[in-house]
Order: sequence, then C-alpha cells, then structure tokens
Amino acid sequence: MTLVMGVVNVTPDSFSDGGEWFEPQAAIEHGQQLLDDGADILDVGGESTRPGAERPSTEEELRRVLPVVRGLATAGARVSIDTMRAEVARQAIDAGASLVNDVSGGQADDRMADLVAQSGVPFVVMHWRGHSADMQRRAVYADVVQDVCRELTGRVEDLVAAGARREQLILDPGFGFAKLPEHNWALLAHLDSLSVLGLPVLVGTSRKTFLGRLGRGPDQAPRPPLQRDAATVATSLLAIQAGVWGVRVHDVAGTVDALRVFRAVEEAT
Ligand code: PMM
Repeated sequence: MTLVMGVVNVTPDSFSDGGEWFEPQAAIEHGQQLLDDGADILDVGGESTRPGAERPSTEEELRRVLPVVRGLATAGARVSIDTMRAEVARQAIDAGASLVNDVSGGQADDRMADLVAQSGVPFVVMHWRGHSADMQRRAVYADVVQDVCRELTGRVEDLVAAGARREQLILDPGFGFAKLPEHNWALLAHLDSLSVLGLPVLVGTSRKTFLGRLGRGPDQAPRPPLQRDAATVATSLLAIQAGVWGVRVHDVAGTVDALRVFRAVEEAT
C-alpha cells in the first residue's frame, strides 16, 4: 500500500509553507501533527527548491535540520532527510534519519554516491537537470516521459557503478523541476512507464504551480499554494491508483482520506 510522506520544511522561503515551521520546536510539533494525521514518513528539509531560490550554506542547512531530525526520530518517527549535500545526509543519518531524499539524485554533490553506498539507507533519486535558480530554462524535452525515464536510468546506473545497491533506490520524476505544466501532466498520465524500470516510485505534486494553474487562463495568476490541497489530493489519488510506493505531501490528513477511499473501493471490488 502506498506510503504517505509528510513534508516538514525547516526553511524561511519554501514556496508553500516557507517560514511557518522555521523554529526547531515548531517544526517538530508540525511533524508530530503529521504523524497524528497518518504520515508514514516525515521528510525534513532545510533548503528551499522553489524556482529561483538561493542556497543556504552547509552549516546553515545543518543548523536547521539536525534538531528536527533528532527530535522526530527520537519520538519514534521514520525520518527522511531532504538534502542535496552528502555531509548533511551523513549527519542526519547519525541523528536518526533512515532515508535520504535527494532532489538532484546525487548530481549536486559528487560525494553523495559514496554516502549512499556506505550508509546502505534507501535513497530517492529524483529527476533533476540543475539547481532551482535557472532550472526552468532546462524544461526542454523531445518526449518528456521517455526522456525522464532515460535520464533516471542513467542515474541508477551511475549510482550502482559507484557502489550503491539497486534495492536501495527509489525513483521520482521530479514534478515541477525543469518541467512546464504539460510535462507534469504527461508524467502523471504515464507513471506506469516509470514503474516498468522495476524500482519503487515516489510522487511529489503537492501544492505545485501546475496545480495552481487549473482553471486559470495564461494571463491569470496561479492560485496561491495553500489553495492547492484539493488538487493535490486528486493527483495523489491518481498516483496511488498507479501503484506508486509513496506520495510526498503537505496535507497528510486529506491524502490519508484519499487512501482510505481507494482501499474501500478495492475491498468492494
Ligand atoms: N519537491 C520538493 C522538495 N523535495 N523531493 C522529492 N523526492 N520529490 C519532490 O517532488 C520534491 C522533493 C519541493 O516542494 P516543497 O518546497 O513544498 O518541499
């Protein structure tokens, strides 16, 4: 059954919840709320990846995430660390994280492959074409589904060549990362093409801009992120139906309800 990964952003500037849980105690309480709502995994991140975002230093990223990872892991949560830096991943694992979620799939830090190989923890390999500052310039595809599958396959091969085990790897098409709305819709429509690569798939559409554009003309501003949860529940349900391993969401309660609907229908068929 699909796992629900709840987002715990410890950032001043994430696009949907920046600043809300920036103090460690507030972030820990938010994580605990997501667990109460039914999250299976908490994804703690200290770097905003919204388009155009500036990167924090390694020290600042560590300062943000470590107390939160430690606090939530100590309370018994399964914690994932959302980072592109091997040093942050290493210290987060020492603090209790048991999964590494790297939106660059190991490309942003050439020490990440070694960390994956040595730690043995599950590693999310997301489709990524470059840092957020200018990633939307790279949203050029011949066939987005084939191109994403091919590029992810290349990453898997590189990671395995560097000593990672295939069984550690989870694939993510990277919704919103170097993708235009039509690319995101095509990927959502063809999650089965990603599944045939034979590895678990994680889907993160939560509150992303392409959902804010639904029902809006090209000259209208997108709906604000906090008004995108209903659309996120719909996309997550489609991903659940496609049999993905996990969905990464801000609104855990709504997603868990959607999962319950899916289960009830399955049991009734
Ligand atoms: N999206 C964001 C951050 N981390 N990780 C994975 N694996 N997949 C995603 O789609 C993803 C991610 C950006 O969203 P946020 O700023 O709301 O966390």
